[in-house]
Amino acid sequence: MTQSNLQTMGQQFGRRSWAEPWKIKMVEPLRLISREEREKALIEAGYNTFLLKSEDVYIDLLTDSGTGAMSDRQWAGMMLGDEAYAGSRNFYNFEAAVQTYYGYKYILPTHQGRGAEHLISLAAIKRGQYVPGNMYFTTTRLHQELAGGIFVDMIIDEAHDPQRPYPFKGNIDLDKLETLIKREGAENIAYVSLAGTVNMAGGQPVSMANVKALRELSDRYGIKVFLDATRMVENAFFIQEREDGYAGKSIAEILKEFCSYTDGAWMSAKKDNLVNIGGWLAVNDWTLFEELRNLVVVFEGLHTYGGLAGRDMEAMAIGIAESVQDDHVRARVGQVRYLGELLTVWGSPIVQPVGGHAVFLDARRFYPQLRQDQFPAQTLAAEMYLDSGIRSMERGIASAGRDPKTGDHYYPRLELTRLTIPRRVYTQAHMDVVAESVRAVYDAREQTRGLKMVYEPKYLRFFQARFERL
Ligand code: P61
Repeated sequence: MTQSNLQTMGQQFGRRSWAEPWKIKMVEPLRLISREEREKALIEAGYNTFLLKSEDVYIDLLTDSGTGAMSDRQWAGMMLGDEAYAGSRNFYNFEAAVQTYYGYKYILPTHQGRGAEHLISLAAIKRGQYVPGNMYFTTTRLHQELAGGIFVDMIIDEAHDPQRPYPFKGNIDLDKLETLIKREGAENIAYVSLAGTVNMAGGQPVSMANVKALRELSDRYGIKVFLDATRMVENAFFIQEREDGYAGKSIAEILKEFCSYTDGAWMSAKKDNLVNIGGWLAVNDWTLFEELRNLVVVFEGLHTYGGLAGRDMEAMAIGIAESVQDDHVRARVGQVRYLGELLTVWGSPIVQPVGGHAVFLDARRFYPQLRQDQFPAQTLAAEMYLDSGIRSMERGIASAGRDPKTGDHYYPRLELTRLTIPRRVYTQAHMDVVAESVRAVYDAREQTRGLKMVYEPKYLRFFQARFERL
């Protein structure tokens, strides 16, 4: 490319450029340690990116959970914390925000998403009941299993194929679901566990048509539908972009309509809601709420703080309102897509279409020489760190864990390494650095050896497992 045909990103895509709807007020320095230091840090961390010290990481794409930048308004809200044990004014602001934007009636705060998953699983699952869902999520499935439920994956087949460019790969396969209901009986289904933008599938959305049809099917059998609303705002963006009849509707309108087809939701507010800590649980049924409100005091805290400080609830109330602004969501998903588009054009294997919160590298296609039990995605995360100090996360066989019945590994079809983009934190130049690192690691793929697991905790093993090079 000569200087005269140098183009901005917008020009390359034949459109006028747009930019983030904010400017930066405070900065946090980054540090890149040397290759030798990274080798040492990785060995000390047992080749597990969860065990690296944050100080040893350059660009941190481990997760978008609690890693976003709060706005000046949210920080101002932190100063308005009413730290009363009971009835904090911040609780009422937070409660009103969830009611206004998500539309549910009864709301409880929890310390984060899994606190809410714990409570809903205890209250709504009877031992031996099935919990159909659109692909598993690690903590969600574990809480369902600990409560005696049996998770069954009901996502459409397209979701398991990283190369299928289907617009709503998060959809539930309603025929599969009805077959399960008929086979097991509606009384043996605890509820349908529906997630907006399915994390493990690559951040893939559910269509409005699918949730509407799910509502009809569930009503016919008297089954409840609970929503994992963690990244539902991002799901609303994809509906606006891809589904007939929604282009003219706002994210806020789409979000509320989608939630209206469900009976309640749990939330990790550390994602969409733009806070560093927090979660919530919301239902429309008073009797169920009473039980949950009782359980929350056992495991989280009083029902007007749920394990959070008053200031955290204030930041969450403000974050909820900010999170549904159309220009915010466009910039957020747009940044993820920018990274995805670079990698697509360069031929690096990633999950298509690019999802809402992360670009997922397809580790099987990076390392066809590795068997799945040689942990290709864990290996790829380690290689990314060695190459550039960029931290990513394994989402393959290590994350999937073991079948509680047989004790054998689950072998998920997707063996992915997630480059997760925190909200409002990194710039386009950071994305360029990340993309170049993926390319360098891909170029060196043939020389790469796999890993073996040498330490394996019982629950959610991927967080603390240790590996060695083969
Ligand atoms: C993440 F490696 N996600 O994506 P909590 N539902 C959904 C989530 O994405 C989610 C929770 C519920 C994280 C953090 C994390 O295997 C892992 O607030 C769709 O984290 O308790 C969390 O919400 C739970 C990372 C969780 C993991 C589990 O990075």
